[in-house]
Amino acid sequence: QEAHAAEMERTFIAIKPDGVQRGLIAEIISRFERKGFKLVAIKLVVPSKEFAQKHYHDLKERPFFNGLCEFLSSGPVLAMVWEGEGVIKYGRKLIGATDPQKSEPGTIRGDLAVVVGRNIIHGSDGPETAKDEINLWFKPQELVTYTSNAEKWVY
Ligand code: FUP
Repeated sequence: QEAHAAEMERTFIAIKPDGVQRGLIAEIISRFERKGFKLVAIKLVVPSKEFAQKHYHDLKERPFFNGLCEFLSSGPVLAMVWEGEGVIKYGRKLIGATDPQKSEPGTIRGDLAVVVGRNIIHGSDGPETAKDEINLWFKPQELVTYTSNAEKWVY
C-alpha cells in the first residue's frame, strides 16, 4: 500500500531507569518490533532532574511529582520514537495500566513490573503529548526516515 510513509503516526516511548537496570531493554523493544511498529529514533541518556520536571510538567501538582522526577533522573533512560498506524493508542495498550497491580497479564507492566513507582516504561498518552515529548527528547535530525523491509508486509 502507498501513501503511508509521509503521514505515519509517531509516539515517544522511554524505558525508565528501573527497566534499563533490570535488563529489560531487549524484551521491551522486541514487543514493539514484533507488533510491526518501526523504530525511528533511539538513545540512552541520563536526564537531569530539571529535564525530568519538564517531561512530567503535567503532574507537578501531584504528591509523587518530586520522587518521580528524582527517579527518572537517577540513571540511564532509553528514549525512543516509534512509528506506525495507531502507535500512540496501541503503544499504551502494549504498556498496560499505570499501576502494574492493575495492568493485564500480557502487557509490559503486567508481565514485568509490580508497583506504580517502578513501572519501567513511559508512553505518550495522546497526539499532543506525543508531539511535545518527541520535541523535548529529540532533535529533528535524530529522527530517522527510512523504509523498513517489513512494512510492505505489515500494511
Ligand atoms: P502513565 O501515563 O501510565 O505513565 O501514567 P501517569 O502519567 O498518570 O503517571 C506518570 C508516572 O507517575 C507513572 F508512570 C508512575 C508515577 N505515578 C506514581 O508514582 N504514583 C501514582 O499514583 C501515579 C503515577
